[in-house]
Amino acid sequence: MTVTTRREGNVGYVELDNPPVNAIGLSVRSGLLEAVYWAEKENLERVIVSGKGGMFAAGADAKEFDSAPVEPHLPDVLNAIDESHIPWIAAIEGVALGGGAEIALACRMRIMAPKAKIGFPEVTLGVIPGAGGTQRLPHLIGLANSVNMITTGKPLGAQQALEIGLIHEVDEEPIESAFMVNSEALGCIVPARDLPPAAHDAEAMAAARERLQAKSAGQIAPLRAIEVIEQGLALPLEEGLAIERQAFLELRSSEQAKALRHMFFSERAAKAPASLTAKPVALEHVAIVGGGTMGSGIAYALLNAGLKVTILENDNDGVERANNNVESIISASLKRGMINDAAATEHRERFTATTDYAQVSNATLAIEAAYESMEVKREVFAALEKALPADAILSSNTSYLDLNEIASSVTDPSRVIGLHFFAPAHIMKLLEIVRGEQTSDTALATGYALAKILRKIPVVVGVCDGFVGNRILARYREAADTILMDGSTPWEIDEAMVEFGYAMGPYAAQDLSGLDIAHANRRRQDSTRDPARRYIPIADRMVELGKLGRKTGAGWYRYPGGAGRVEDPIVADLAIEEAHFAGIKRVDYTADEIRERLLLAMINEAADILDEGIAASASDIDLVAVAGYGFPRWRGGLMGYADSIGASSIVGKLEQLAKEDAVVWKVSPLLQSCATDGLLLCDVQGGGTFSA
Ligand code: 3H9
Repeated sequence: MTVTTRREGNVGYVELDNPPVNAIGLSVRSGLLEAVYWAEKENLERVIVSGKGGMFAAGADAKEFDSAPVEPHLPDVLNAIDESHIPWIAAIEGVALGGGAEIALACRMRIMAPKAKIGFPEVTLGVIPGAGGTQRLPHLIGLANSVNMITTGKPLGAQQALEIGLIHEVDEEPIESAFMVNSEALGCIVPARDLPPAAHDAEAMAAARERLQAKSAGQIAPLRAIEVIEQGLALPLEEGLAIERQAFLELRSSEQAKALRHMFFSERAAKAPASLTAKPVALEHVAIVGGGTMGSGIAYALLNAGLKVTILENDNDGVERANNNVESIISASLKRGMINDAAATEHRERFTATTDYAQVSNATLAIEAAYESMEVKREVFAALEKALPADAILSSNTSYLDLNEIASSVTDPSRVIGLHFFAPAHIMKLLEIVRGEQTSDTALATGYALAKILRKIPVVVGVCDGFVGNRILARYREAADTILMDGSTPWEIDEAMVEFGYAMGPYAAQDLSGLDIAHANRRRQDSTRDPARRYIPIADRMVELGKLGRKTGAGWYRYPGGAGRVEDPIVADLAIEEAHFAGIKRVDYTADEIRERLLLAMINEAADILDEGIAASASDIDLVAVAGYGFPRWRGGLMGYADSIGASSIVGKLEQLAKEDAVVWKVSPLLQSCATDGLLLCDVQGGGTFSA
């Protein structure tokens, strides 16, 4: 039974009991409807609905969204609650989200615990509220507030919900409080449906649409939500609900909703597997080697999670730089209201920067974030081995280097693991956990435990140049540079990718990270690069000219006075010049052709990564692409997107391109076999490191 009922005097108590989040699936819907009939039959004075386990309800069960809807439908169940002559009270602990919040809207009264949250995150799943949210909410909190809640999907805390009139009361014990509500007062509460409709506000709606255009370009659900809310203002509730239902059902089976569900469940699946039974080391004190941008960002993330952090540096200048870097993140977070004064003081107290390795003698984890040189890393690991306890885990934040070689610099390589953070490390959600040949289960469990503490998305990857993310990035940039050489400008390429859904294109992004990093990497790869592979020299010329990106005021774009970026005709000329030297007749690529080439290059490489077992699954690659590299979430990640095109179509396109360059566009064997066997990439299990 996922819904239980009991009678206490004249009061009915209905409890949702569908762990872990009381998702509203078929049995909950049926149970609720029966509860309505039961309460009426028992002629109760009121009904209190709540959720077991300190959780009201996380919304409709999204696992049901892939099949046809089954009766009783949630809107009908909620209409029954709304129209019942017995008033229902929602006593909300934990979260009331989506359909959960809609249950609360159908109740006469809503009482929330101070720490509870209420919201409508449906747009994050590519749908809109489909059980009255778009129709009942505006009656309660007005048009602008409703549009804001529904189009952003951001939940509100109890106090905020009270202030805007969404709920009636905040109480530490909402269930007890619901029992105590004065019957007369309860009878005086006007149900949402009977309140006057919200007034239309054309200006606010135009502003909301503009905001969405800037923030959620390409996404259908938020705009559709505004449309449905607006339509409902002029209609009786039943008609508004019918329009809402139709829009919800259409969106539920859309490609975007499918893609977002894929991402939602992939994110939830990213956690330590049950088969990993080893215990992580206890995490209290962590040593970080290097206090540059990456090291200090990692340090702040760890401080924020309550850990003690010591940054190790080479000399006093390094110590000063580390102190300044960490302090500037603490102050910026304080200024933005992300932490309060007390937290800032605590962070400072738990942080030290030093040259003295003896100060980390009780650290159980070390994260090396030093210069990307094998020689440096080997020296650092040898020093860490001497300084930390023998069972401490030693990790490297290397983006490209061979973790197995790094591990060979210590006596026990099973202690070594890669923890690849993404800049800014205190903000970016992704953590690539690199499993070396000898990495122990304890080290792996520690990587997962750290990700959990930091609330990051862990993705375990195998050892190769660039692991999953940077290996795909290298192909993305290679495809972009080839197009740049052969016909386009950086801004045309960037615009094509922004139109696809990236927040910025590859050149604007590289200006942010700095052109020198990729340059150093290319030099490292010089000796192993396939001589048959075409090499595009434009980025090297940029570095020779000192155009390293934003930090030098110019990169692929110019940044006059540190302000916004402007196109730089010198860069376009440079590409034309290099093409001329190479005897290339430049062509005009359309935005579609640009997008196709960049995306195919990434998909092809990702398929190899999966085939080689560098990633365990296609959805892990999707997490990396979305959480680490800005691939649009609503496209379902790189592999989810590839599956929406289909392997045989992808192979056909790659074969066409291979006529231009057989080395670069060599079709991945995995794509070939998916095309032949009609398989989805998302159904393929990674081989290599991850094969059973
Ligand atoms: C909707 O409501 C439509 C209606 O308007 C109209 C209907 C007609 N469905 O996140 P966690 C699972 S659309 C199915 O790790 P946390 C999740 O997969 C819905 N399963 O925990 C995981 O399973 P597993 C609108 C769900 O404590 C487990 O629960 N609602 C759902 O970090 C634990 O989840 C939303 O978009 C679901 N709706 O966070 C809310 N939700 O253990 C989505 C969770 O097998 N949910 N699961 O991996 C959330 O935001 C978070 O899960 C929540 C808990 C904050 C509730």
